[in-house]
Amino acid sequence: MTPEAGRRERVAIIGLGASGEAAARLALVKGAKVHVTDSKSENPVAARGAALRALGADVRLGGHDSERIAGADTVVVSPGIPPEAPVLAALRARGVRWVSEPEFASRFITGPLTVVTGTNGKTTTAALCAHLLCAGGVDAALGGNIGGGLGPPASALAMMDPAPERIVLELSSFQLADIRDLTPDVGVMTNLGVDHMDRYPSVEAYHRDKRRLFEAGDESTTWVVNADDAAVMAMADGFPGTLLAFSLEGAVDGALPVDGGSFLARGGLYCARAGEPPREVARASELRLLGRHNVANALAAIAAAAASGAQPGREAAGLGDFAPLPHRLEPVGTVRGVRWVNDSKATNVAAAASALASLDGPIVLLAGGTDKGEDFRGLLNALRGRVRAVVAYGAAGGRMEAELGGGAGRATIVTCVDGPFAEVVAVARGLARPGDTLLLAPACSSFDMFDDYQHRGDAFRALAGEGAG
Ligand code: UMA
Repeated sequence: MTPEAGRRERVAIIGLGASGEAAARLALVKGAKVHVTDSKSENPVAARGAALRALGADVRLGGHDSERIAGADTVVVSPGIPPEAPVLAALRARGVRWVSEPEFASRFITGPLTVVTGTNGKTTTAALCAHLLCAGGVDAALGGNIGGGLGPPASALAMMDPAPERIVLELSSFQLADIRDLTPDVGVMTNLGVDHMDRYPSVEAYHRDKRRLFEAGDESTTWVVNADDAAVMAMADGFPGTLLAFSLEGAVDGALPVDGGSFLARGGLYCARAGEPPREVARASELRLLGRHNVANALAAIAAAAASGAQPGREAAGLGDFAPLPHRLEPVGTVRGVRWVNDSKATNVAAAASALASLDGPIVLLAGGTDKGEDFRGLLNALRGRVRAVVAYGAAGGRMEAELGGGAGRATIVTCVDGPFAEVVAVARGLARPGDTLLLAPACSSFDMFDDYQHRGDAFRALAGEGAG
């Protein structure tokens, strides 16, 4: 619905988390009549509601009034609200359409957007891309799904004054599902695996939302795609725009068969732009991030930064001063000869397997949490010959022990600890020997014991600190 001439636009925002609050502030600044609603009424939602009320918003907490929402010109839905939530079912029944918060924000963003998505690695890729852009002379701002204090929601970026030259936006499938006019200047797909099976009925449905990225582009979009991931290449096929590929496997002097060029790792990190000889961008040792998958993320970030206007030749310096991000293969201490690594962001099987494959053994793995319905046997290949022990815990712990116990091999202890997190970590610590890595890579979300993955990672980091003391 568009408002009649002269009337203030009515914007309804469902969900008062970080993204709902930012969208409400943006709508208010743009002069809209704003209705904000959340099913909860306690803090922090209550505090956000009070702040928005003071700015002139109409705030309804503790439930949703779908008739009220349906009367708005624009309805913005927070990404954490599942499609089958009663409020969305009621709006669907009334024929009301809604948009995601980044879509709403994009209406007020005039500069070009670099959009990063994928099942894993999107945060590191987006953050490193923004960092390389700044190192390469572009005034870039980072935000979107990234959260965790690393960047604000898209709506907050849309309010920056002066506006940045370029915005690097990490988007989740939940956010991509409800974009309409948002158009990426550069779009990055890091990889495609399985995730969020607690929300989607199938992997295909999840990938359908990821595909929205390619559907949103046009002739002028540059796509940065993972040539080692057949699902990504198949998804990108046939869309307008220019393809840049990155690969850990491709040969440097036989650049990949894409029109724009390739970014490859062979000892060093190489760029082979169409019609130019391959150029060594940086040495792999210049990267401070752990793990092979982070080399892939670095290639994706270098390609995205290049496509987004970073000056060539400054990448090595940018890579050298980019520190590991919190909760992503983050070394948090060495306690009695055991290295503690926090990969709390590994909330699915693919991410945990990737963490395992990235580190030299022996490893004691802490895994478990809220069960998202994935098959944990997907960890077995990465476990074998590398993992001394798996300590499973939390709501998914029993199923994980059962699924890994049989296949992990005799050399690997698989045990389930039913107790508070400190007790689980103490058991894992007791199983580790000097020279081992104690790895938190849960393959599950955290909500059975923690507020979110950051809370879980912080608890692990604090226990490392206590152990070191
Ligand atoms: N709610 C309702 N009605 C309902 C259901 C929920 O009002 O029927 C309310 C809840 O009470 C809550 C709000 O909706 O107050 C939930 O909002 P939200 O879960 O969308 O949380 P935000 O704080 O807005 O954070 C969201 C992203 N969260 C999710 O997608 C779950 C953040 O991504 C993101 O940083 C932020 O927007 C800004 O863009 C986090 C995340 O975990 C980091 N993302 C997932 C991931 O990366 O795997 C997708």
